Amino acid sequence: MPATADFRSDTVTRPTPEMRRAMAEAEVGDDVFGEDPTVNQLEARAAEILGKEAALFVPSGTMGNQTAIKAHTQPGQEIICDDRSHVILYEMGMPALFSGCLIRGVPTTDGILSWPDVAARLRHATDHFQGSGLVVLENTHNMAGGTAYPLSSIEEIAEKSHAAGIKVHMDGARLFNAAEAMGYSVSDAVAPVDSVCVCLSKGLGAPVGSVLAGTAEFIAGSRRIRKALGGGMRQAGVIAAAARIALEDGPGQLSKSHADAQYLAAAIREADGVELVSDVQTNILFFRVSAAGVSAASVAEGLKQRGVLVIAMGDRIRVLTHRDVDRADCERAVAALRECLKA
Ligand code: TLP
Repeated sequence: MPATADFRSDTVTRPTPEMRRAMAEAEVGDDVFGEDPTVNQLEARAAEILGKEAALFVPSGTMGNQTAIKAHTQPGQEIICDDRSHVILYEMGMPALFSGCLIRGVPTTDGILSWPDVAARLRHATDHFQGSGLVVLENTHNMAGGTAYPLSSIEEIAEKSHAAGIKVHMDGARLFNAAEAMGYSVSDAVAPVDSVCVCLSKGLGAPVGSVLAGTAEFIAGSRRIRKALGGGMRQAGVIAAAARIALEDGPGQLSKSHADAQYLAAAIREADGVELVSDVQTNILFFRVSAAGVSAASVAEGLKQRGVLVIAMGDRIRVLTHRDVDRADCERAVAALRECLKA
């Protein structure tokens, strides 16, 4: 069988030869002492690109988001976010476990919050309750199918939340995908919010790492929280060197994977018994196969036998395009899907 085409996530990309060379040659020091020059350069460059005062290199998006939640909130406070947000569904219950916060989840069709959604759940502390501590926006939204926030929504939610004394964090795991699709710069997209966590190890292609960005004061506090979580990484320049290449070169690769996602979406729209769950804006697609009388799990298994990896999530199949799949892999995936449905 030919090599597998892996559409399970954009996290599966392997470091490029250039990244591996940079890793081998990276100048390093002890980053817990702030002495790793490669990490320091990555953090400074990330802060510059994101238009924030400072940035912190963290091992994962999960650590970046949960560090931000801890830094912005007090135990007992409520976090307002879409009810399919990664911070609540896939981060091991950490808002409760680590920060002692409650979630006010907002049901949406597209994962994109509006100010009325937030306003309806905002509560100020009284003698009866702790009130709201933070709003979290996920841009792009994973479980809603890679949907991106319009700039005007980010601005309105942040401005009005701030007027109410509430901070706003953006889970920008795929912020560069949002920027590519919406035509805004990443710095314009995060200017209104207090903090952002961007994953370098998803569409951008780094083997490891995310950056959390915000004010210098927020990042100083976050550095301590990262240490509490076991995220002090010593000679982390070895991975920061690859992450730096991802940060500089990764954004330019995204239009290709978005075009591949459109190609797959068009093929899925034409196939009998297959229903695309939502419009495709970036690199994430969800589709259902129930109308073909088969389960998502059985189709995922059939695709696997044909060398195409996807993830079945309940009655939906998730497909992500990225740097390590090309148009030929997409054509193969479409042919394999047609075969599975026929079988
Ligand atoms: N998402 C992963 C899985 O955990 C679901 C994936 O394959 O999509 N925010 C968002 C929006 C994410 O999609 C993810 C990872 C994270 C944060 C966490 O990043 P990591 O995996 O680096 O902790």
